Formats: sequence, C-alpha cells, structure tokens
Amino acid sequence: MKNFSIIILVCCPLVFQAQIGIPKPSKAQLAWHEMEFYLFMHFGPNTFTDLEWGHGTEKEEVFNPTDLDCEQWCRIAKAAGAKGIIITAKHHDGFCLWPSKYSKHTVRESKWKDGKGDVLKDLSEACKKYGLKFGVYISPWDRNHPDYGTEKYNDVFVNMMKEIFANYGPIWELWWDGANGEGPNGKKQVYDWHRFERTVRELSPNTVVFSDIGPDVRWCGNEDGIAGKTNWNTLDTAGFKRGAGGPPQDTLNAGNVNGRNWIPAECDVSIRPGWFYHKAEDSKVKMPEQLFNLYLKSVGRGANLLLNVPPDGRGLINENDSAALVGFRNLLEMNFSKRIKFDGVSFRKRNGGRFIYKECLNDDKSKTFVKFNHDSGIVRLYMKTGVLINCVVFKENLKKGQHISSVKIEFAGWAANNEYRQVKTISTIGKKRILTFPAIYAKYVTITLISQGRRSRLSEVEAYLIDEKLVEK
Ligand code: FUL
Repeated sequence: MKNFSIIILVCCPLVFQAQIGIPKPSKAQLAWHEMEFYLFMHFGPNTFTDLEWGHGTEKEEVFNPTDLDCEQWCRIAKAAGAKGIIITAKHHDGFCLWPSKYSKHTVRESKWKDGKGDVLKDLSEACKKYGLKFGVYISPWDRNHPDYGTEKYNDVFVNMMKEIFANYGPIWELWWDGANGEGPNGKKQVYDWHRFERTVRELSPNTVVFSDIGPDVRWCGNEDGIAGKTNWNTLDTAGFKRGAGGPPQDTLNAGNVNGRNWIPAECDVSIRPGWFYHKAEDSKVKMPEQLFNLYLKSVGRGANLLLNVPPDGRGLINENDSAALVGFRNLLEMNFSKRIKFDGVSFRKRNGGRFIYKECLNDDKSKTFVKFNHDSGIVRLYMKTGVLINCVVFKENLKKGQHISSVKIEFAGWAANNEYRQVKTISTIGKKRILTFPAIYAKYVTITLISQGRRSRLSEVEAYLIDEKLVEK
C-alpha cells in the first residue's frame, strides 16, 4: 500500500502535466472551425487604379463607387453558402474604408457620398441583417500614414482597432497581414505586436486573430488555397516572428505534430488571379469545378477556406463571380446531400473487446463520437448490398485536441466471383477530411485509426458517390 501511494505521488504530476499540456481550441476557435467557408473582399483605391499594391499617394477622390451595395455582397455570400465576410478595411496603401479620426486618407476625404459614406458601417449592418459573421483585414503596413516608421504609428494602429471594435463590432475575425515594407518616409515600422494583441484581447475577447503565426489562426503557407494533406491544428511559434521571420511555408502548411499552440490553418485564395478587381480579369474567374477542387483541398483537409471575391468599381460583385459562386454551391449540394448510409457501423479498440454497433459515427452529429485512449481504433462498415463509392469523409471532434495521426481504409470482399482488396491511407483528420478516389465497390470496409496515444475522438464517417469529374487528381 505504501509503495502504491508513492507511485501515485510520483506519477500524478506527470500525468497531470501531460493532460494540461495538450493544446486544445478555445471556445472562439472551436466556433471558428465551424465556419469552414467564408468570403474575403479586397476593396479600396486599387479597385479604381487597377493596382494590387497602391503606393499610398493616390488621391482620395479615386475612391468613388457608383452603386455600392453591401447587401448585394451579402446576398451573394449567402447564395454561395459562405458564412461570413472579411473586408480590407485598410490595405497597404493606408486608405481607410471608414472615416477614422487617426488618418487623413479615408472615405471622408473622398468624393463618394460627399465624404459621408462609411463602408464598414454599411457592411457590418448588412452582415447582421443577413446572418453573416463580419471580419476585418487591417494592414499594419501603411504606405501613406505620416507616422509610419515611428513609435507614434503603434498608437495609430491601436486607436484604429479601437475604433473598429467600438463602432462596427462584434468583429468575428481580425486579419493582420504579414507584409512590412517602407512607409512614406522610407522607414519600416517596428510593430508592437504584444500591445496589438493585448488591445484585441481586452476590447474584443471573442475575436479570433489571424496572422502568419496566429495567435488564433495561422496562414496555410500559400496563397493558392491549399492546406497540407497532413494538417495539424497545432504550431510551434517560439523563435518566430510575423511576416518574413515566420516559420517555413511547408511548416505553416502542415502545422507541427505535438506543437505547443492551437493555431489552425486558414486558406486564403482569390477567385481571380489578383486580389483586387481588374476588368481585364473578368474572363479569368475560377470555374465552379475549380472552386469545388479548392474546397476539397482546404475544408477537405481540415482547414477553413477564405475565398476572395473582390467588388468592382460599381461597388458590386461582378456577374461572372456571382455565377461561379452559385455554381460552386450547387456542386456542393448535388454531391454532398446524398450520403450513402451503411447497414452496419461498428467500432472496437484495437487491443480488446468486441465490435459494438455505433450509430454515433453515422448520425450527422459532431458532438457524438467514439473515443480511444492510448491505442488505435477500428471501424467496420458493412453494406448488405455492395455500392460504389468514391468519397469518404471523416470528422474528428476537436474539443480535447487533435490526435488522429493516420488512417488506413481497406475495401475487401467478393465481387463478380473475384476477391478484391484495396487500401487507401491518409494521415491527419482534424475538423473534416475528405478523401476522393476512383470509384470502389464497397461492401465490407475496415478503417484502422492510429492516434498520437491520447484521447482521440472520431465523430463521423460518411461515404458518397460524387461526380467522377470532381474526384481529386
Ligand atoms: C498579402 C497582401 O500583400 C496582398 O495584397 C493580399 O492582401 C493578401 C491577402 O495578403 O500579404
């Protein structure tokens, strides 16, 4: 007994430490994972000057949308199935889409609505009306502000964020761009990131903050909208900075297994070649099939998809873009609305017990799941009559962290008097993992899941027969 108590005393702190050391999503991050797909809107002087990076010297009068209608943006976002909109409140040229007290380069100085317009007001109100989350991109790099490159600019940036939280909130996501070039006086800014972070946490604790390295959401390492096939929601940030001092792009793409911080990946990509609207790109809008493919490579790899759809000089989303978005939504509906139900779904831990029927893997609910601790789990799917499938979707319940590190899917049985066996493997699951492949006959499917030796929670296994043209090549 004495020895036993000693063992408990010695081991308990270790176990305790191991448990508290596992990174888990905050409440705001868990809600963020549910967002999956939302729109980015690059809008500002560049829309009118045909530039991607404004110089900061553009006259305010260039900003003059003729028919700005943020409700049109929201209607299209809704029709596309997007759950929110993030707008470039201030891009690198420094022009503010709201009448900030801390700048003289804003909508107030423009001729639009005689200087009385406010894009952030219009869009935040429209988002509320249409039930969309509202997010703000605010570039720390500012090629216009006279204080840029001096300590005073850090006050300016903090004050601008304060204005945004106070006047247009709730702000669901705040986007800090990593670009850091010279300002009008030729100097680069030393950003006070700690102070910026403190400001957000104090004034708007539920806002999730994006930057290359978080704190809440990370860049996926490319602007093509593609997450890693292995995609951990965890990242080690110690020793790294935002922007040029960030981790290598492939690390951002895959995350770090056993990384210390929960900082999931967001995939930003534009529906057109550029981020801002350019008439010459009207014929280069991505097709619905391309958007579907991007969805598989972002949301289907456990990340979120931030798709840029830039309003044009009228202040409207162009017809070509809205047609592509609606086409994309239709593809999602057509291909993912008919889930193939299995006649049997059972589960057992690898090292013991019987297979037990588990409706929870088949019930469309992310809150119900099978658990396996420190070992692997096996799922068996059974169909009385075999069916063709070319898509399997896995979902991990992330409340206690992300733990599943590899999945083997074996299709085996007899068809047309021939024995067959095909094996597919993937690594991480995360919020959602969509695997597509040339169609396979499925009657008995055995799925072996390996965890990181911690508390894994698999919540769903779904099967589909999607249009074969949409299968990932
Ligand atoms: C980059 C910027 O430089 C681009 O203009 C764009 O805003 C993109 C989303 O982020 O860092």
